[in-house]
Amino acid sequence: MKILVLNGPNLNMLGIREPGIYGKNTFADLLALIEKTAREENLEIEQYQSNHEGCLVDKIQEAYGKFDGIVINPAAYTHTSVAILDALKAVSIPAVEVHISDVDAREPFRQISYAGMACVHTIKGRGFEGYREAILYLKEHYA
Ligand code: CA2
Repeated sequence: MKILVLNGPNLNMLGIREPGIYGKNTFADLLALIEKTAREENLEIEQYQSNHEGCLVDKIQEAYGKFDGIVINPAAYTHTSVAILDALKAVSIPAVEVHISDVDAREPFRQISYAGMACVHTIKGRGFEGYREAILYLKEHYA
């Protein structure tokens, strides 16, 4: 099974600021955790991070016909991007939305998720572990 893991804007700054919300671990730690999960679960995983909405849309489009599942944390674009929602709908690849923090317990604007409307499942507030759970969810339901 081939899974694409997408991370949106500023997630590359993890561990550098706001440890109270996102934890002390770095983005490199997150990449390593996902690589380890891929090895343990015998999955082919590609990872991509961008601060640019269009680049994320391009990557989702390029996944068409190549990947069996997508794990996506669109970060701030979660709450604004109809373009990412449309791209996920267009490719129709099962996608799981992940948020490190519990967005429901934060500002009201974080409680709207456009991307989530095209996702088969959402995991929030589980820290980095949420990515592992999302990968396992895809494996269990779509491998
Ligand atoms: O909880 C999540 O995973 C979020 O997707 C993270 C986004 C936020 O806009 C969403 O509402 C929830 C923000 C990612 C920014 O990451 C930072 C990392 C270090 C320092 C500051 C921000």
